[in-house]
Amino acid sequence: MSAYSEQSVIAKIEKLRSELHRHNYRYYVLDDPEISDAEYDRMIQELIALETAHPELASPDSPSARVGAAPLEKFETVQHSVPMLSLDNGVSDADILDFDKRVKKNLDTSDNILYTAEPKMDGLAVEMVYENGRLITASTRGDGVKGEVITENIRTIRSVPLLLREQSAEKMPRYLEVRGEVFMGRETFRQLNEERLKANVPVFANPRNAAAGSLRQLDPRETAKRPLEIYCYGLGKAEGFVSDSHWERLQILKRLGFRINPMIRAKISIQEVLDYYQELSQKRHELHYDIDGMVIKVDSLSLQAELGATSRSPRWAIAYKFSAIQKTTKIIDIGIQVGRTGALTPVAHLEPVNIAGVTVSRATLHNEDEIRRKDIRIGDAVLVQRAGDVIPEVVKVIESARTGAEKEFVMPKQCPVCGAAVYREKDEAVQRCNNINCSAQIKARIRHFASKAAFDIDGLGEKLIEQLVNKGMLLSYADIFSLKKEQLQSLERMGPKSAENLIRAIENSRRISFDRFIYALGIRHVGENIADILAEKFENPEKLSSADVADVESIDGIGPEIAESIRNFFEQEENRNTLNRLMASGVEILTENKPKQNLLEGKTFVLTGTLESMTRNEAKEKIEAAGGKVSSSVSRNTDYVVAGKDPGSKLDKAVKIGIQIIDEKMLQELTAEKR
Ligand code: JCF
Repeated sequence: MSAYSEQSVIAKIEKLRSELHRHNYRYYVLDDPEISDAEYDRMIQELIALETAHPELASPDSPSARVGAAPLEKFETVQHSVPMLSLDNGVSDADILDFDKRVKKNLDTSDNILYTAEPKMDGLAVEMVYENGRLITASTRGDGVKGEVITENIRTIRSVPLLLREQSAEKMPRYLEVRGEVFMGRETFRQLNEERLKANVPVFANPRNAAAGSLRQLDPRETAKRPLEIYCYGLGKAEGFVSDSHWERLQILKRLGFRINPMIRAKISIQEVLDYYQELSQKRHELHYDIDGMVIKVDSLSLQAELGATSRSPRWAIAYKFSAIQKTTKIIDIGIQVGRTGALTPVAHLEPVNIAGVTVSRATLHNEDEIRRKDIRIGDAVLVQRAGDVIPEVVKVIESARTGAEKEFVMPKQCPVCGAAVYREKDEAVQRCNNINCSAQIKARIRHFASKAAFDIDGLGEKLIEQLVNKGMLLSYADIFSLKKEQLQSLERMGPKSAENLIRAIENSRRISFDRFIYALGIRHVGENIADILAEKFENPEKLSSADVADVESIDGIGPEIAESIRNFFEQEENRNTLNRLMASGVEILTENKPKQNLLEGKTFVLTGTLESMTRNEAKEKIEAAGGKVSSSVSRNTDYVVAGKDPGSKLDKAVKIGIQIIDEKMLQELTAEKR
């Protein structure tokens, strides 16, 4: 480098550094680069060459100085000058509206509050300390009070400014603590795992774990290999910020060189916050990073100060979380469940995992083919999914987590419950127990028979059925209506009172619409819809059981497979006997399919208090659909007063003049469409 004088080298280095700082800013913060990646690389290489030739001119703030610090022995800890609190959580609009109410109550105001809302990054919170514009230390959140010093690792993150952007001297904050969330983009994560797979090292389960693992490297050069990102969301101790608005402070941070999420919405009403949540839920999969919800903050700093914090979290902020539907866990064992049609379903027994508020310890594996297709083995780490009310299932195996100790699962050749041979029909994935008297099948058929959409027998649950079948009191569902109170009392945990209740529940379910009846029989392929169609067509069990395949198949919506299955069911003597016994034991089929259609004809209802299972409008619709009408005030013409939570004076009046008072459940029953 003798071609340059020392002076011109200094000038050249300074020029390159300042240009590179600016390009960094344009690229990472503004997301609006002026030059190509190649151009940027060329400049940084030139800078590194100059700095290598002139080690006396090296600087820790140089854009080239993001990697290169020596590995640490261990992380030092540091106390945050202002605790890094975590956020309170909500999972529903109601939770967020409650939060808004609390805020107003605590501020003793009825004025609308302005909020700032942002995507909640699924990463790790960190704090960076700047003195006179230079990054001095950075630390993890840790337990909120003390964190680990990870300065060198944070320096490797290109979107973290090493130097604050030039301000006039009096505007440059002398001391500044900036907080943000470090994360790894999904694509980066995918590439990282791909490389790890090739290198035969365990892959990370998700971007968050990958970011955490990368940030906690003792060797910053390792961290540098895994491109992390940051979005800054707030301040710790800071001097010279005068604005009272959180949002405006974030704008100042942006001008200083910090990366702020462009999706932050500023100064919006609580209703707009809820709308934005819907929007984010839709958009979240299009983002290049994982988010796990939204963060909502009171925008005014003076109001924030007035609200203060509990020991755990600020009262001026809340996280509105998405409900996670997939989690990773481990398969401890694989068992077999025998269903009412004899189908053997392999079921994964899992290390319990909380998915969207529900503890999941079982997942269906469907059948043997599915296990082979997904190559699921006992001991595997797996991704489990719970969608709505559906049974949890295994999405995929985390193959990289395999140790070699996993065991393949083999489908048994015999029913694990009764020992009968297992068969597999042509073109069917399912294997079945051949014995229709298998106790597992009997129990499953009875459970189905008593279930909500069938006879809906309150209190006849899994445990009880288990006992009744094991003791020989129930050989089939046809025996249910012959059960005696004395018999029931002999069972575990069954006092006279509960025995009586169960007998009453059974008695109450004796009258049933034909479609529910058909569904309850548990004919293969006959679900609620098909049962409905069959009930319309055949009117009664005699006609249905004697119908021929062609008749059934000619019905719109019923294919040959279903028709065949129905014929098959009624051809079996055992089933015909069961059906006869059922009818003989007093089941009464209501021939009118929707008998309650006009049951409330001429009846007048008054609603009071808060209903929990439906809105007032829904209640009104239900009543009107059943022929009744709803009035707003109680009079002698009122037939029923429906009392919800915290009923008002209408209830008092109803009591006084002797009008019948019912609760929500009763209303549901009165207006139920079928029974
Ligand atoms: O994105 C986040 N995970 C995130 C976490 C965003 C924020 O605005 C936060 C936070 C944790 C605490 N704000 C606070 C006060």
